Amino acid sequence: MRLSRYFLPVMKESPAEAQIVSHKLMLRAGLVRQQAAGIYAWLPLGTRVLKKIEQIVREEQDRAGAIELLMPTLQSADLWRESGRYDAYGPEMLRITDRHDREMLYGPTNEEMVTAIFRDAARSYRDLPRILYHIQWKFRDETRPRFGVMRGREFLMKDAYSFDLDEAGARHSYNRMFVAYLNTFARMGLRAIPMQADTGPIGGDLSHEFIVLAPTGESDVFYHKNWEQPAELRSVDFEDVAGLQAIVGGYTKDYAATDEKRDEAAEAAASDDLRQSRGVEVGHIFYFGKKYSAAMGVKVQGPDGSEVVPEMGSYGIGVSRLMGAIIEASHDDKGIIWPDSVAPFQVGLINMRADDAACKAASDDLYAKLQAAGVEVLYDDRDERGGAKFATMDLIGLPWQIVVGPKGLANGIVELKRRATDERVEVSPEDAVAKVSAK
Ligand code: 5CA
Repeated sequence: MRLSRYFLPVMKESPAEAQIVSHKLMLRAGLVRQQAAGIYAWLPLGTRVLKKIEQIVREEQDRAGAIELLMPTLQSADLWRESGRYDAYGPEMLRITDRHDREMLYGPTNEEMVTAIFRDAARSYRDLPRILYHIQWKFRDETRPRFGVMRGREFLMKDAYSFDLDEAGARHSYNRMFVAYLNTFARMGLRAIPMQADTGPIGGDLSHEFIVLAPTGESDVFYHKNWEQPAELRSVDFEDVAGLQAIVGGYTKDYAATDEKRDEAAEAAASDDLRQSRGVEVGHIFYFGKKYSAAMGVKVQGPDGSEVVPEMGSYGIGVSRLMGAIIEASHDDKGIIWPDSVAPFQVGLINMRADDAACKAASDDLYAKLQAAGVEVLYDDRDERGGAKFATMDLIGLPWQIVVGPKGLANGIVELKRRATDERVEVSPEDAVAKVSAK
C-alpha cells in the first residue's frame, strides 16, 4: 500500500478525550474514531489489526474443535422471555421496536439464540458434544463507557457455546476453551492469567476470567508470583480428556483471583509470593449446566433412549478490547510496537527523498519485490520531511522499517530497523527483503 493513496489520519498531539495510553495511541495512530459514546469507526489501519486478531481467535477456536456460525446482531425479545432474562437484564440492554411494534434488542450476548438454534436441530446423543461460536458485534449500554475500545458500548466479541450430554463432557468442553484461550493470547504476545471469577448475569458456578496485567486495567487482581513468567504456546491434543484436564490443573494450581473471588486462606498460604495488580479482562468462560437448556426446553434422546437435557457453557473473548490490551502491553514513548502476529503491515518502507530519482527508483523496486515476496508493506512515498516520516512509522508501530536514502544508496545499501528493539543494520536491498520475509 502506498501511503500517498492510503487513508491514515495520524495526530501529533494526544487528544484530550483519552486518558490511558492505548486509547491515546489508537486515536493518534489513526486506528479508530469515536462516533458516539462507546461507539467507534474502525479506520483502515485499525480494521487490518482487528481482522488479524479475529483470525488468530478463529484459528485457535477451530483447532480446539469449535465450529463457526454467524448469528445476527438483532434479536427478538420473545427469545429472551423464554429464558427469563428479558426483564432481568436491565438498562444495559438496548431495546428497539420495529415498524410492526415488535420488541427487538441489539444482542449483548447469544445464549438464548444459540440454545434455540440447537434445540430446533438436535435430536439425539449423536448431535452432541458440539461447540458453536461466532465473532459478532455486541451492544451493551454500559453506564460508563471509557478508555476507548476497552469498555465500549458496541464491541466485537467471539462467543462460543458448548452442548454436552453430561457434566464430565461439559468439563472437557470447558477445558478445550481454557487451553485454546491460553494459546490465543500467547500468539498475540500476551500473558493472560486465568483467574477464578464471578459469573454475573450469565450465571453458573464455574468460571474463569483471563486477565492481562496492566496498571490501567479495570479489575483488581491477586495472584501468585509464579504467574509472572512469559506466555508459552502449547501443542496439545484437544481430544485427550485426561491430558487436557492435567494441563488445566497445572494452570490453576497457583493462586489467581479477581477482587470478588479473593480467598483469604490461599492468600495467606502464598504469603510473600502474593502479588496485587490491575488487569484487563480479555476473556471470560462459564460453565452453567442446564440453566438455559432446561428453561428453553432443549431435549435430546440419550444412548439408552431416555431424555437428556444438555449441559452448557459459554466462552467469550473481547476481540476489539484485545487491541487496546495489546497496545497497553506493547508500546514506548514514540508509539505502538505491534507483535508480528497482529501488525497491520509487516514492513514500513520509507523513501527519505521522494524528489530524488535514484531513491524513488530504488524504493519503487523494493516495494515491488516485497509485494512479490508476499510481505505486507506500507510504502511511505510521500513528499514529506524524513523526520515526519520516521515519527509516523514509529507511531504506527510496524515491526520492520526499511529506510532508503541517497547516501546509503550510493553504496548499495538501505537501513533495516526493528521497531521493538531499535536495532538497525545496513544491508543490501536484497538482504532486506530476505530478512523481513523470513518466517
Ligand atoms: N456470554 C458470555 C460468554 S460468551 C459473555 O458475554 N461473557 S462476558 O460478559 O464476560 O463478555 C466476554 C468478553 O467480552 C469479556 O471478557 C470482555 O473481554 C469483552 N467485553 C465485555 N464487555 C465489553 C465492553 N463493554 N467493551 C469491550 N469488551 C467487552
